[in-house]
Order: sequence, then structure tokens, then C-alpha cells
Amino acid sequence: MSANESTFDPLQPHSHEPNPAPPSDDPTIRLVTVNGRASKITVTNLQKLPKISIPDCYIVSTGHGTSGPFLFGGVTLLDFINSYAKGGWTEVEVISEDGFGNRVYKEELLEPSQAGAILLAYEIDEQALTREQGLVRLIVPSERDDALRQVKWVSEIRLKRP
Ligand SMILES: Nc1nc2c(c(=O)[nH]1)N[C@H]1C(S)=C(S)[C@@H](COP(=O)(O)O)O[C@H]1N2
Ligand SMILES: [Mo]
Repeated sequence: MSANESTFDPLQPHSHEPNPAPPSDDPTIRLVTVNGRASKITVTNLQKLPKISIPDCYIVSTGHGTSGPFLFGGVTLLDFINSYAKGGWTEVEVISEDGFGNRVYKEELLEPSQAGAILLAYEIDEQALTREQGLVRLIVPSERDDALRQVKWVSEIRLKRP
């Protein structure tokens, strides 16, 4: 195995062809805590948590150019985790059923960038995200790298410790 292979992390941004179509019709999100316990989360559950809106978000798409600015609305990933899980985690994997995903580190959540906090968004421009648009979408406002962190159709959130 080369050094490159041993450090390859499929959940870190790397070039990728965007998938335009939802992988499934199942809108539930599976939350897996550090001890392996799984629970099912719905959009309705997310809507009950404090809502944050972040303006001026762009999706710098490889497929069809830059779109935006959008106003994304949802719950911060940190508020979501804190309301459903205990501590002990240091990073979180946010994964879609189509295999696309992203690794987010606790430090990124505790110290959000100036662009805004990392969000589990369920609204775009004050309308519910359609299944086509991602339904629940990870929004990383600081990301400008071909939307490689803007995970559509979030279906699993896994908390990890080293
Ligand atoms: N689940 C999932 N999310 C994804 C992708 C994907 O293939 N699957 N592609 C990413 C890439 S590379 C791009 S460019 C954007 C495209 O988002 P858009 O369709 O809203 O423009 O989604 C990102 N999120
Ligand atoms: Mo992309």
C-alpha cells in the first residue's frame, strides 16, 4: 500500500462528479453514537431544534457552475449533536445513501468560520428543501471547493472518537 492509499479518507473532500438524483425516497436519518447506539431522526425532529438561517451561501457546483446566493435554514450540526448525544466524540461523519459524505471535526463546530456555522439545512430561501434539492443537506458555508462538503440527502450521522 502506498503512503497515498494509507491516508486516503473517502469522507474528506476529493474530486467528485455530482449526483443529480436522490438515492432513495427514505427521508429518515440514522444517528449512530460513539457506543454504536442508533436512532432514527426525521425532519420534524430537526424542526423542533433552534433554527438558524445563514445568508449568502453558494453552491460551487462542478456540474452546473455556481448557484446562489442562498439563504439556508436549519439546525447547527453542533446543536443537533448536543441534543441527541452525550459527549465523548471528536469528529462526525455525515453520509448520504449514495456514498457521498463528509468528515467534520469537533473544532470546526466549536469555532465556526466567519461565513457561518455548519448546518443541517432543511430549508432553502425559506422553502422546505425538496427531495430533489437534498431534503436534509449539510451546509458548510466556508467551503468553496466544488461543493465537496455540501452533502445532499443526509441519511447517516456517525459520531466518532479517536
Ligand atoms: N449526496 C450527495 N451530495 C452531493 C453530491 C453527491 O454526489 N451526492 N455532490 C456534491 C457536488 S460535487 C456538488 S457540485 C453539489 C451539487 O449540488 P447542487 O445539485 O445543489 O448544485 O452537491 C454535492 N453534494
Ligand atoms: Mo462538485
